[in-house]
Amino acid sequence: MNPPCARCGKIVYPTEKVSCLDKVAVIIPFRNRYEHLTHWLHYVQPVLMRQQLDYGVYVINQDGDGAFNRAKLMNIGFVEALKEYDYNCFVFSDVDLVPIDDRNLYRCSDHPRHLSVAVDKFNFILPYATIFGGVSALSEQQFLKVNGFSNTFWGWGGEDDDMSQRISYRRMFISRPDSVTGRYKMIQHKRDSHNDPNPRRGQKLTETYFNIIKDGLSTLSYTVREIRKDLLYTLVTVDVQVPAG
Ligand code: UD2
Ligand code: MN
Repeated sequence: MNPPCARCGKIVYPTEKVSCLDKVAVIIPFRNRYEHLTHWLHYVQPVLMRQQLDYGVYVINQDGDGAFNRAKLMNIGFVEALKEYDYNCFVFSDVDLVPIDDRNLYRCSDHPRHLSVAVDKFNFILPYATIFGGVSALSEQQFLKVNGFSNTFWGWGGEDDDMSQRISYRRMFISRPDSVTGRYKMIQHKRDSHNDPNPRRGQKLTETYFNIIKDGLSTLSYTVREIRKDLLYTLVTVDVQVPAG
């Protein structure tokens, strides 16, 4: 008899190897960064192919020019991807991050995984121990356990640290590749318009513990404006219901 698969524990026969694969949805929060998207597709898709993943790419495009909400877009990506296929692993990636090492697998692990460990913009050093921004991977169960991301971080910053806290409050750890495997290049960019630093982010991070169950997947509300299928990815344009004022 064949030994069980190291990742899923199933006895895998050579002819049905595919049943052991993670089914990976790569979710990209997006607005008006088409040049970066072209780069991302050019450089990252071949890596995913070499990693022999069963994957799909979902670019979640925020409609309008209200305050950007990266985390809510990623929640929407999770829900929309699951409508299409039986994905069990979700990789959330900024559109401007390109992995340098093929061994940095876009897969899930026993604990939520932070993949962008060593970014050139941060001199290839992990800026702080609990960082979870950039590129991260959560299994369906892990994502449900934390009720997804918060929907209420408007503008730049905080949403990644909020997820990091959700993970620790739900007694999970952050797993990471080593700092060589986890190298990334961030395409150079300025801060986008309508994505100013969120002045409330510090305060909000003191409230994560109480907000996990009342702000996340369970309270997600949005409208899909358009779904466009490209050969290489699906572009989902959504109204994220930016609050007035
Ligand atoms: C850092 C984090 C990022 C996120 C952000 C704060 C790393 C490596 N990156 O990135 O994950 O936590 O801080 O929110 O730690 N985007 C658009 N259009 C916009 C604005 C943003 O497409 O108008 C998307 C795009 O995928 C972009 C991502 O949101 O890569 C993050 O925005 P950023 O690149 O401006 O933020 P940055 O580089 O400071
Ligand atoms: Mn960036």
